[in-house]
Amino acid sequence: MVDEPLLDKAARLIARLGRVTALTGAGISADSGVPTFRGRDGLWRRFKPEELATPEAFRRNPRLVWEWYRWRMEIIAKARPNPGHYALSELERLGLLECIVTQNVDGLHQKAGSKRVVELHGNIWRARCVECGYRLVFEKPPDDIPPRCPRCGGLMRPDVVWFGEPIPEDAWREAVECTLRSRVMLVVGTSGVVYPAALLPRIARDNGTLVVEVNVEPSALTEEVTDIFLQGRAADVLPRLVERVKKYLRATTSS
Ligand code: BJW
Ligand code: ZN
Repeated sequence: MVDEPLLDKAARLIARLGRVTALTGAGISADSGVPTFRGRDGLWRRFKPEELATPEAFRRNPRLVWEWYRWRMEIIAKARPNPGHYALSELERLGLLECIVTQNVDGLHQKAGSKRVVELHGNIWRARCVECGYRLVFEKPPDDIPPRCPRCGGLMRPDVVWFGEPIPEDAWREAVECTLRSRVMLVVGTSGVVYPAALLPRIARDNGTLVVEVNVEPSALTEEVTDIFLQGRAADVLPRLVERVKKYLRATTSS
């Protein structure tokens, strides 16, 4: 159960300061049935993400890596945004959100109506040819894996960011600019162990930005970076937080 006085404090500050950037991770989609990477439900068969989400793993065994992605695509295809995703899109409608910077590849923020979404690690529905760079978008999980390039016959890979690969330059620039414009960073459902995404809350804090975190348990960021830790499920805490923000907004406009 989230600590009520803390929820209230966070809401009051968000209503007063405005300009929120949300940094989201797998935990926000956990309530939509999408498995996280780490922790209890976080493993696929016996593999860790560090063993599958790498260019080396793909070179060694493209089929195995594609099996993992197809399994996830099947889950994501059935998943619907949850109240946590909708609460963030509501924050945007209220004019309080600079952008959502997400590490997720599932597209659920956009499905919930969020417009300003920066995808740091790509999107699971896109693939690109390792030979000629041709890109395509899947509408459903591919039947034949590994998929082949319709243009040159080369091997296609998921158009996502693996360990050892750089974040797309535009996405990183936008994420940093958004962070620097913000007065609050809302960190939701991320273990905070993967860089450079985990740098953003530090950049925020060093810039004097309030860091509010929502997670079911403390993350690698909580002790060092977070100002207000709201313990609980994103699908539960975020809607309550946004309702409370609205209450404070009404109070300031009517006084
Ligand atoms: C809930 C919940 C509920 C559960 N409600 N909460 C600095 C220091 C150390 C290492 C490095 C460093 N800089 C770079 C590195 C290396 C590496 C790295 O970070 N390694 C660490 C693991 C040690 N980083 C990279 O390699 C990055 N690239 C790079 O640095 O390039 C440099 C370069 C420059 C120029 C040229 C060449 C290279 C790239 C990292 C890419 C990460 N990719 C993945 C896969 C993406 C595609 C895919 O989805 O398959 O991204 S790995 C995986 O981890 C995925 C995620 O986006 C990412 C983060 O995971 P996330 O979202 O935090 O999920 P979990 O599962 O870890 O946590 C879930 C959380 O939710 C938990 O806290 C739960 O408690 C919580 N939760 N239910 C609220 N209901
Ligand atoms: Zn090709």
